[in-house]
Amino acid sequence: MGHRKAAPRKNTPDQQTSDNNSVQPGLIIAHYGRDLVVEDAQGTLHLCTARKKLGRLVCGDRVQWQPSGDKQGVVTTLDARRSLLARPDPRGNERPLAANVDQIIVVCAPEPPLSEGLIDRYLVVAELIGAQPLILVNKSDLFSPTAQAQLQARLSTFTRLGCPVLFTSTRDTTQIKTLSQHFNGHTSILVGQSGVGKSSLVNLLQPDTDIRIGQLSDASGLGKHTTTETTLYHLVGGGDLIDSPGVRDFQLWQVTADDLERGFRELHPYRGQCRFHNCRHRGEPGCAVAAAVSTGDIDARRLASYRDLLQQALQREKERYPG
Ligand SMILES: Nc1nc2c(ncn2[C@@H]2O[C@H](COP(=O)(O)OP(=O)(O)OP(=O)(O)O)[C@@H](O)[C@H]2O)c(=O)[nH]1
Ligand SMILES: [Mg+2]
Ligand SMILES: [Zn+2]
Repeated sequence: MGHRKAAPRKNTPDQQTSDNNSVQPGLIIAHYGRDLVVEDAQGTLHLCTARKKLGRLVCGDRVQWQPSGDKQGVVTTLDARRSLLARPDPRGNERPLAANVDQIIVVCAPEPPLSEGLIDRYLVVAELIGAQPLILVNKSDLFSPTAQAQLQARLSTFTRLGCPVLFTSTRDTTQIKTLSQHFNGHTSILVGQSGVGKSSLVNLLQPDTDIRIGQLSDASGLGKHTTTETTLYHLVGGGDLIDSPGVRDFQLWQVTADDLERGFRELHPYRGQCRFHNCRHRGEPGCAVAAAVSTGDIDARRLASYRDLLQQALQREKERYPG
C-alpha cells in the first residue's frame, strides 16, 4: 500500500476510525445519487463513492470500504446480499431500493384512500424476497372507533394470512413500545403512498440520524438541498428501519406468472392439487383453488386480485416473447 499524506487531525473521538486507510466493513445508510453515506463499525459516518463495477448500491448494503480523506472514502467491495428490494421507475425498469431487508412494513392511512390491491402487490414482493409483511394503518387518531372496527374487519384477510395489522398514530407516543416490539430484531423498510406518515413514524422512533447525516453533508459541501432517496435508521428499541419516499402507485412490472403463484401464500397448499398440472386458477375445470374459494378457505377478493395480476403478467410475457 502506497504512502499517503496524513489527513488533518481533529481531536474528536470520531476521528480515530478514519486515521488509517485499511479496507474495513461498513453499512450503507443513505445515498444521494452516486454519493453514499457509509457507517463504520464504530458508528461514524463517511461520505463515499463506489467503484463503478459495483453497480447501484443501496441502503442496507454491507460493503468493504477504504478511507480516502477526512470522513471520506471509496467502497471497494459489495458483500453478498441476503435480499434485494427493487422498485420500478416510471418506465418499468427495476431500480434497487434497499438490501438485506427482512420485514416490509406497508403503511396506509385514511388519506390517500386505503387500497387492498396495493397491499396485495407489496405482499407479493415480500413473499418473493422472503421478507415478513406487516401492515400499519397510521393516523388512527383520525378514525372513530366504529370506523376503525370496520377497517379492522376489512383487513382481516391479511391477518388470516399471517400478516399482522397494527393501528398507529404518530400523535400518540404511548405506541412507541408496541411498535418497537415489532421492529426489534429486524431490518424493516417502510413503504406506501406519499403522505401516510412514514417519515413521521421514523421521527417518533429515531430523531437523531437525520441530524448526523445533515452534519456530514454540511461538512462535505454536499449541500442541504440534496435529498436522499432512502435512509436507514438504527432504532433505540432495537432493529433497523429504512424510510423510503412514497409512491403514487406500485406495479409488479418484472413479476412472472410463476412468481405470482409463489407470491400469494394462500395458494401454496393447493400446489399440484388441480386437475391440470399447469392450472393457472382462472376457471379451469377441476381447479382446487376455485374449490377453496367456494368453501371460504381462500378469500374471493384475493383470488380476483391474483387473476388481475396474472393477466397483466401473461400480457407482458407475450409482449416480451411474441409468438
Ligand atoms: N393526524 C395525523 N397526522 C399524521 C400522522 N402521522 C403523520 N401525519 C401527518 O401526515 C403528513 C405526512 O407525513 P409524512 O411523515 O411526511 O408522510 P410520508 O409517508 O413520509 O410521505 P412521503 O415522504 O411523501 O412518502 C404530515 O403532515 C404529518 O404531520 C398521524 O398519526 N396522525
Ligand atoms: Mg417521507
Ligand atoms: Zn387451479
